[in-house]
Amino acid sequence: MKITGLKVMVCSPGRNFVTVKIETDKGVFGLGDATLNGREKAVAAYLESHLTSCLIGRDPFDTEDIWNYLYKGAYWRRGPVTMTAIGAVDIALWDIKSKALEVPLYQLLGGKSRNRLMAYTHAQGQDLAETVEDVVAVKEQGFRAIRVQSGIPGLKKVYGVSDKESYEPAVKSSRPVEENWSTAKYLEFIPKLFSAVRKEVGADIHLLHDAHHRLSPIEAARLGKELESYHLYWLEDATAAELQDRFRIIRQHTTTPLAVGEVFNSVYDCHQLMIEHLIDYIRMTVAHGGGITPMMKIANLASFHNIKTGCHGPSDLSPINMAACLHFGMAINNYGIQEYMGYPQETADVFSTSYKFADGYFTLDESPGLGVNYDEKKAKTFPYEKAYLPINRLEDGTLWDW
Ligand code: CS2
Ligand code: MG
Repeated sequence: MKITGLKVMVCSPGRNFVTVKIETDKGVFGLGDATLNGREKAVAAYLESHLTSCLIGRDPFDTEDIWNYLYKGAYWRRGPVTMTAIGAVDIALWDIKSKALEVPLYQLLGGKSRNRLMAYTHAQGQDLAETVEDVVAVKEQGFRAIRVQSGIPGLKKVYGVSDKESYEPAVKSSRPVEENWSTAKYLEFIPKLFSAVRKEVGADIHLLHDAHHRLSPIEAARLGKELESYHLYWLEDATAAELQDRFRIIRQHTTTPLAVGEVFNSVYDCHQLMIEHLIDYIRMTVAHGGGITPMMKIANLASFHNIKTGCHGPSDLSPINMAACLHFGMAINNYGIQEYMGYPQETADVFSTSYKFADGYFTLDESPGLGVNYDEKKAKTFPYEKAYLPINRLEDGTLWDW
């Protein structure tokens, strides 16, 4: 079998997505997700200008060699744009391989390690009361695990809270919108929020929270300590993780489980966190992590250090990445949980999937490959519009982590 072409398709059914379609001389094609929120066109250009010509004529089954060719052959290694481009190609090649062999992708990764995959979704509110109400509503939908984000008293607009049906952080505009932040106000409020939520939902529901990179290590340590009695499933992105050893400070002070990694794109971003047992869940997702090929290696490294996966899976990654994460999660032993926010109808109109979701769990059937189809005609009716993730400023105007 030979690769005959690579198409990059940018569309916006509800929000911007970048999809790769790799075609072969046997008529089997594969799909990959190349969506990088706020930088979609950079990945599309990398694929079209630099990768396509390298792939024509290659055997799509040679996933290991092709991955190393694209990673080491670039000379300029790592980074979200490069690794998302490589990730999309890798996912598409694994889709081709499993379709050609007429098995679901997870069968090539180790088969079934479980019969269903637990998911978590987002609950949010403008204030404590609204957030507690939304957590209860999400629990009644059958979710066993719920991420809790709330407006912060005294702050106008903060991460994770929207007055719309589902939370989409990117705004279609010519430059980023600005949000504001006060760590003091946040740290004062969050323990009160979780005290109220835990009291309302009881001990059986897994509660998660995303600090979204904003705290210093010692502030994160304080928050983790103050949340211990509410037994969180995880505290995510407690501090910005460019310097992995910062997590030593958090780890020394609290037993609250730590999750990090949605902005990581290679094993080198998390290697120290893993070998020093500084985290409990790795949040890397298949598309941004370079694809199935490296993610299987990263999951194996994590498994030696009692670390489970918790793939990033917001609605700003497409159902193709979701499917890739589910096949990956089905096969590995150290699966933890899958983020799932659901998709608007327009997205479901373009991306049809064979994975099913009910009562808080995903299931996969025996459909060959990833089990995702992409309606190219429908996609063209949703043209791309530039969008940016917000930026964040402190109350005195200082630029801060968003
Ligand atoms: C968040 C995301 O889902 C999460 O854990 O961190 O909402 C993240 O902010 C967006 O995916 C960025 O595009
Ligand atoms: Mg997050």
